[in-house]
Parts: sequence; C-alpha cells; structure tokens
Amino acid sequence: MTRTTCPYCGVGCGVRVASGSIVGDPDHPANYGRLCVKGAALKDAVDLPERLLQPTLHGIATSWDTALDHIAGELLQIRDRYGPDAIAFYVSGQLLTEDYYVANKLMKGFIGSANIDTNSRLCMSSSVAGHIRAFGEDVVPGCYDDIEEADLVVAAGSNMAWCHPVLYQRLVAARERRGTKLVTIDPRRTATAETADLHLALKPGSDVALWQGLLAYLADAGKLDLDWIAQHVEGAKAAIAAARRAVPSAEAAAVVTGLDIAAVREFYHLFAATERTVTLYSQGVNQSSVGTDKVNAIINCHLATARIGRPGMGPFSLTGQPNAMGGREVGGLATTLAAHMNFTAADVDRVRRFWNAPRMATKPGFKAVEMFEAVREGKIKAIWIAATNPAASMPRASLVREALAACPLVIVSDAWATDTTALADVVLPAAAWSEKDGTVTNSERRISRQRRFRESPGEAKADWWMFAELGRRMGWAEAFAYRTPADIFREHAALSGFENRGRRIFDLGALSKLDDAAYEALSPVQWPVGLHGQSPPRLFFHGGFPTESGKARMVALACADETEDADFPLVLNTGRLRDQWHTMTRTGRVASLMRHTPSPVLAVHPDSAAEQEIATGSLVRVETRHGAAVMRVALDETLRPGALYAAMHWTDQYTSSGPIGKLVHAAPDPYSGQPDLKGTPARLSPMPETWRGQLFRCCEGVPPWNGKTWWSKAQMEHGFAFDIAGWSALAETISSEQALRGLLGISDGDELVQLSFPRGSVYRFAAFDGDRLLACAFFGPSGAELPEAEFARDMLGKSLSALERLSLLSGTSGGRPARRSRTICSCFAVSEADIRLAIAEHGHVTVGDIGGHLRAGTNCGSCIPELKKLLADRKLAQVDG
Ligand SMILES: Nc1nc2c(c(=O)[nH]1)N[C@H]1C(S)=C(S)[C@@H](COP(=O)(O)OP(=O)(O)OC[C@H]3O[C@@H](n4cnc5c(=O)[nH]c(N)nc54)[C@H](O)[C@@H]3O)O[C@H]1N2
Ligand SMILES: Nc1nc2c(c(=O)[nH]1)N[C@H]1C(S)=C(S)[C@@H](COP(=O)(O)OP(=O)(O)OC[C@H]3O[C@@H](n4cnc5c(=O)[nH]c(N)nc54)[C@H](O)[C@@H]3O)O[C@H]1N2
Ligand code: SF4
Ligand SMILES: [Mo]
Repeated sequence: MTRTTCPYCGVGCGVRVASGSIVGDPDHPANYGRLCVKGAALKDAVDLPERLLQPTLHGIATSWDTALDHIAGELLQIRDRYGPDAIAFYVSGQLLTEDYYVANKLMKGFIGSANIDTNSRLCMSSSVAGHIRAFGEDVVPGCYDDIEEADLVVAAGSNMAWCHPVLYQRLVAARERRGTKLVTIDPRRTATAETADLHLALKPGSDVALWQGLLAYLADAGKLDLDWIAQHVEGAKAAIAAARRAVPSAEAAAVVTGLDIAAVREFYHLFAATERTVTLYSQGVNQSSVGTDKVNAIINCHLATARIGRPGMGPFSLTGQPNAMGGREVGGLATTLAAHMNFTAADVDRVRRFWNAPRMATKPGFKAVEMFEAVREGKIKAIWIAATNPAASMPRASLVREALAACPLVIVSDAWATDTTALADVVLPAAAWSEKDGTVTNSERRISRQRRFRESPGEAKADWWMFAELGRRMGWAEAFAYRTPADIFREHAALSGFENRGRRIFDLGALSKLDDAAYEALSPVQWPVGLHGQSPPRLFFHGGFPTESGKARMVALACADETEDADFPLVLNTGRLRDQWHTMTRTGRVASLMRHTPSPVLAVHPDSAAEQEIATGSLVRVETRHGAAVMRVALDETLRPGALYAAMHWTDQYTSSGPIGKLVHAAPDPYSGQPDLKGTPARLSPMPETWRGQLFRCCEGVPPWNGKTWWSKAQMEHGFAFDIAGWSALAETISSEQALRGLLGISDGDELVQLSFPRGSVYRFAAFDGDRLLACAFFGPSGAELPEAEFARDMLGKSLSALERLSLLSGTSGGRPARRSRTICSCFAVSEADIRLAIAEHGHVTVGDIGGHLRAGTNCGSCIPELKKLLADRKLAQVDG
C-alpha cells in the first residue's frame, strides 16, 4: 500500500493506493478518508493514453542528452548576448515543491534573472499580495478544522461545492451537527449557493464595496474589538474612515452591489452577531482587477473584530492547485525570493550566501501577463514552460500563441500533447502523478508527500531532474548535484530556517535534517516547523505579525469606479465545472468524468437571449475585444441578467471554439498583477445553424471538419462522441464516400453502411470491421432529434448482431429510444431523468432515499448539491400543483 496525495485541488486529500484501488486515506487530516468525484476517479486517470514518451527537437524524436545539451548551449548563448533577462521560465502550481525549488534556484541564483513566474499569478497572487499587505508575509492564518468550528461560513467568490468538494463535505457535515450558517457571495447561483442560507448575487466586481460597507457597519454598531486592535493592528482608524467615506451604510452598499437592501442587512447582522466566522475566498476574489483590494477588504473586517487565529474564525484563502502554496514557499513568483524572502538587499545577500550563487537576481522579474508581452516584443528570447498550458489558460490566449510562435526558443515539459506543446521547439516528456516523488502544501499550510507507485512510460522524467540536468550542463555541477527529491527538500527546509530567528514565519528548519528514510515516511505536517517551535495550526491571535511593528495592517481602500464598454454590453465570466480539471489533459480522457457535462456551452441569461431570439441549444457568436468564438447556448437563470458564463476547460483538442482564454481580457490587478478572468466585456450575435450531427467513433484525433462547423469531442468508454453543427449546406460535409470515411475515421477496407433513405430526414451511417462497430454518425437539419452519447456507448467497439445493427441505424437501442438526459452521479452513471423519475414514482424526500434506491450520491458525494436541487424542484412543483 502506498500513501500519497491527490494531484488535483488545493484541499490536498490523502489517498491510499493498493492493488489497483485508490481510496481516500482515513488518517489524512485534510480529508479523513473522503474523496470527491475527481479523486474517486483517480484509478481511471493513471495509465492514460497518448503520453509524451520521448524528447523532441523541432518535432523529431531525440535523446535527453541531445535535447538538454541543445537547451543549455542556446541559453548560455542568449544570456551572453542579451543578458539573463532574455530568458524566462513559466511554471506551475502543479509542480512539486522539489521541482519548483530547483527551477527557482536555477533562474534566480545562477542564470541571474527573476524571470520565473507561474500560473499561480492567475490563481493566488492577489491573495499573496493581500496577505503581505495585511500580515507582512504570505501566511494563511487558519486551518481546515476552523470550517467545522465556525457558526458562520462566508464563501466569497468560491464555488467550493465543485472546486473544493471535500472541504465542502466537511462543512455540510458540520452544518448538520451545529447548524452553521452559510452565506455565498457570487454573481451566479452556483451549486454552493443553492445550499446556502443567504446568497448575495452581487454585481460582478463589486465585492470591495460590500466589505467596506460591512466595516463601516461594524464600526457604527460598536462591534469592533478595540482592545485587540490597539494591541495588534495599525492603520485601523484610516481604514475605517475610508470605508465610511466610500460606503457609509448598508443602503449605499446595496446600490453599488446591486443587491437587495434586506439581503445586505441580513448579511451585516449575521456577521456582526457571529463571532465564530470564517470567510473562505477564491477566484471570484483573486481573479479581479481589484483582487488585492478585495482580499484586504475581507481581512480588514476580520482584523477589526479580532476574528483571526482562533477556533472557527479567520479569513481563509482557498488555494486552487495541489501545490499553489508550495510554489509560493520556494519563491516561484517573479516578485518574491525563495523561502518567503523578498528583493531587499539583506534577503538577496542571504540567499546568495546560502546558495553560493554566482549571479543573484536583484529585482523582481516579469509577471505572467507582462512575461508573455515581453516574449512577443522579442525582449525574451527563450522560455521554458513547465506543467501548465498557457496557450489555453492565459487570458488573451491568441496573443500568447503569437508570442510563442515568434520566440526563438520555446521549451515545454508536459506529460501530454497540448495547445502549448504544439508551439514548442523542444518538447520534454514529464513524469506524471503516480510516477514521481516529492511534496505539496495544501491550503492549510500542510505539507504532504506525493509518492511514486508506478514506473514512468517511455523516457518520461521528473521535472526536478530536467532542471537540475540543465543547471549541471550550464556549468553549475555542484549546485545542482541532487540525487533525489529528498536532497532538494532538505536544502529547501534549511534555507527556510537560514538566519531566520523567528523573522519569517515560513520555517521548516526542523525538517532540514530528515534522512532519506524519514523523508520517505514523512507524515502530513503543518508549517511553521522551526527548530525551536512546534507547528501551531492557527496563527496571529496573540500577535506576532512579521511586520516591522509586529502589528497587522488594516488597509484604507477606495472603491473603484465601474467602467463600461458600450460596444460590449455583456459580461463574460469564466470558471470551473464539477468533474473537469483545467485544460482537460487528464480528466478529459476519463470517460466517467465526461458524462456530467460532455460538451461546452455558453450560459446566457434568458433576458439577454430573448433580446436576440436565442434559445437553448442554438449557436451564437460570442465576441470580445480579444477574440470571437462560435458556441452552443444554454439559457441559465442562475446568472445575473447581462452575464455570460463559460467553463475554462475546453481547448483546441476538444472543441472548434478553442479555449475561452482567447476571448478573455487581462486587466491585471495593480498590486498583484493577477488578471481579471471573471469579467470580460462581451457581445452576442445569433448564428444560423443549418444542420447538426452526432458522431461516435473508436479512433482518436479530430475529423477534418470544414470551417463552417462547430464541434466538440468527448471521451467515452470505447471511443469518442462528437457533437457537431454547421452553417453551410450539410451536403458539403457528407458529399462523398471519401469525406465520410474521413469523418468516421475508417480505412478503405472497413465496411461503410448507410441507411438508404434518411429517416425523419436524418442521415444515418455506420462503419464496421466485420461485426465490430467502428463508428456511426447521424446528421440532420437543425432541430432534428438525434441520438445522444448514451445510445452509442454500449455498442461502439463491440460486435453487433444483425438486430443490433438494425436498431442502431434506426436510432433506437435495443428497442429503447435514445434519451437525452445528463449524468448527475458520475460515480454510478445515474442520469437526471432516472433521478427525477425515482423521486416522482417512489416519493423520495431525502438524498439518502435516492442513494438507497439508485446509489447516486453514495460514493464521493460530489453530486449531493444537485440531488438536493432535484428534490427541492419536486417539492416546489408539488406546492405549485
Ligand atoms: N472541479 C474543479 N475543481 C478545481 C479546479 C478545476 O479545474 N476543477 N481547479 C482548482 C483551481 S486551480 C482553483 S484556482 C480553484 C478555483 O475555485 P473557485 O474560485 O471556487 O472556482 P471558479 O469557478 O474559478 O470561480 C469561483 C466563482 O467566482 C465567481 N465570481 C465571478 N466574478 C465574481 C465577483 O466579482 N465576485 C465574486 N464574489 N464572485 C465572482 C464565479 O461566478 C464562480 O462561481 O478550483 C480548484 N478546484
Ligand atoms: N478563463 C480562465 N482562465 C483561467 C482561469 C479561469 O478561471 N478562467 N483560472 C486560472 C487558474 S486559477 C489556473 S490555476 C490556471 C490553470 O491552467 P493550466 O495550468 O494551464 O492548466 P492545466 O490543464 O492544469 O495545465 C497543467 C499542465 O501540466 C501537465 N502536467 C501534469 N502533470 C505534470 C507534471 O508532473 N509535469 C509536467 N511538466 N507537466 C504536467 C498537464 O498535462 C497540463 O498540460 O488557469 C488559469 N486560467
Ligand atoms: S477535494 Fe477532490 S480534487 Fe481536491 S484533493 Fe480532494 S479528492 Fe482531490
Ligand atoms: Mo488556480
């Protein structure tokens, strides 16, 4: 049995791997055995197909030696000719701490530039900047237990039911025990909001005003902890005065946020009255052009009430990626040095001495958005991208692609081919989760081991090894002579304790002497673990802020004016789905995870849609100042009028519309440089769909659709399902047998069957190798009823009887008509239709009833919010009826 840590979100759940099964680790303090739907599907996510197996140089397979020597030679030349700042690394919160440490050391101490930035710039950097402004250091003061010990949990810009599902499950259990109130602050009525006591669907971007209004209210109502403030806080007076000036009352807050005054009052009363309050926040706060101010507006209210560092109290930034926190610890951001040190002369010198560094960076480097601009402008001549897919996930992704296409040397290390590897000069095959060793730090500062339990395929290698090899080949053999991740971890821990003397809270001094066996056996541990202290789960109630005065800082904030773009009157919000992880390189290949939302949609509020006669299922062109895409619409009442919402997950590999990042603006926050990925001005126009189709086929790849076609691709158990629509004549697509064979992905020897007359004007095709079904396709005029993926799932890749062949072509499966219904429970493949039927026929009233009957919701529990919604819908229908 191997104990390791889930590779997805920042909750950092422990898992146990034994003989083919992967289950939650009952002893891990993040999850105590629980897993969400992505964690529960991990066994299907190892051994995924289409791995990168060998280094390639300009598309041609080569050896590690050749690839690394080439990179080392080029980088040295570029450094000598243009200086170190012409080289950049763009890395990721999905690297392990050890990978990250080596990359950062190589860039900041040896190449001599601080041009290493990370996708955490898009994710956590506003929280980092907010923490540093308030506390003096990037420290999360609380722990997960606080969520269970709170009486009020505020989820601000966080859809934790989908994005931090195990913490959400812990909250749900606590609510059942102690009646914890839940308030959500999100312009959308998310799965999290559905279960809240109060949902504040504020105007996008208006959070600062809501929290400023709260601070003014707390001051007016005499709810501040003046003694604690006097002892531990500076700047309170100015911050409160600024809040009163900007948002003097609940009424004023209601105006700016567009909320109901009663709802604002209810929130303010609840917050004022509940000492044990935890505010959880995530991308609705961070990913904003005022993200840092949002963070400080929240922290201000917690500092003013001394609700920090005590059980059940505190501002709590939820981290996204599995090692978002570890990356910050090693200094992976261009704006920080290693081990929570900064670009002060003393810190630069300290790190120089510790590393014995020949060429220390002395000033911050480019932040992500600026970095790709610098690449585009030719200031950066070489960039190494590791464990992130910026051609899809960066805002203004088309500009990022232009930049990479023009850059003389692009190196990408990844485990699969992506939109970004497609633009690389050198592609390096990376070892993936399950194949590599190291550590990650979760949202509550807890370091856990990721452990290897299987061999890497082909020649894939760990990222730390690649960076260390590069360092050796560039001439720094001694500094990069690591044998194992344990060597690196010890050095990282030692640096954190080096000349620390309690000045930096981030201190792993006590772990710097772990021998290999102890590193191998390391149990989850929270920092700080300094030489003299133990690891306190909570910080700061007794002061000790790492600022000059030792006090925390409340920040005086103004509320930014709204800017509107008359040509683009709608607002495009982007974010996550329950069962997908980012750019789908892993979760997009797991059939069970593709069932909940098999195809991308643009969610549109019915009012905005009605103006242009746009209906659910129709095609639209959505356009911003940065790009345009044709997408399928889903009308969605959970949005505010004027809002659009799209998932960030789909890429060029999965849909013709490509990544939504092509449309998203950057609008960086002035303090953190974190781009606003939640509020791009946009507009819509209808697209005239003339036909639509469904294609199911065994073979990988994307068929050669013509340009006037929208498509999306979804993995199934034995092949792929394509949802297709077009706006030219259908005949152009299926004109010849050759064209059809291309679409179905079959060779000349395979049998192609066509139903001789289009039934209900739907053309039907199937392809066989003997009796085995290789592919089938259905095309009809817009509005035609086509079979869904469910229908072909059981037949694709199998040998069919004559009767089955017939039923396939007639569009029925075993006599049962194909049914359009989405999957709610991915673990047991239970559809919405089945659940609704069971509720209606059996009178189920609880989630437990449904589980007892259909098993839905009894494994990972990720679908429970949706089950509750279906139960509530039924109740409403009964009342109405
Ligand atoms: N299933 C799944 N889980 C994940 C991930 C994943 O890809 N898939 N990724 C992980 C990562 S890296 C991250 S960073 C986290 C992100 O976790 P979350 O931040 O919870 O996820 P998002 O969906 O990006 O955004 C959260 C919410 O912010 C809201 N929002 C938009 N604008 C505003 C605003 O102005 N104010 C407020 N208050 N809210 C606003 C959006 O409507 C959205 O519901 O999830 C992690 N967990
Ligand atoms: N529009 C919009 N854009 C967003 C966001 C949003 O909400 N809206 N959210 C932003 C946020 S918060 C985040 S965190 C980013 C995430 O965006 P990305 O980091 O670009 O997304 P991933 O798909 O997780 O990319 C990780 C890559 O690393 C590869 N990989 C996996 N394991 C390893 C490994 O061990 N080594 C190496 N070298 N590679 C590996 C995967 O195959 C994948 O290609 O997206 C950001 N972009
Ligand atoms: S909540 Fe889910 S995705 Fe996040 S670490 Fe736990 S099992 Fe993995
Ligand atoms: Mo993230």
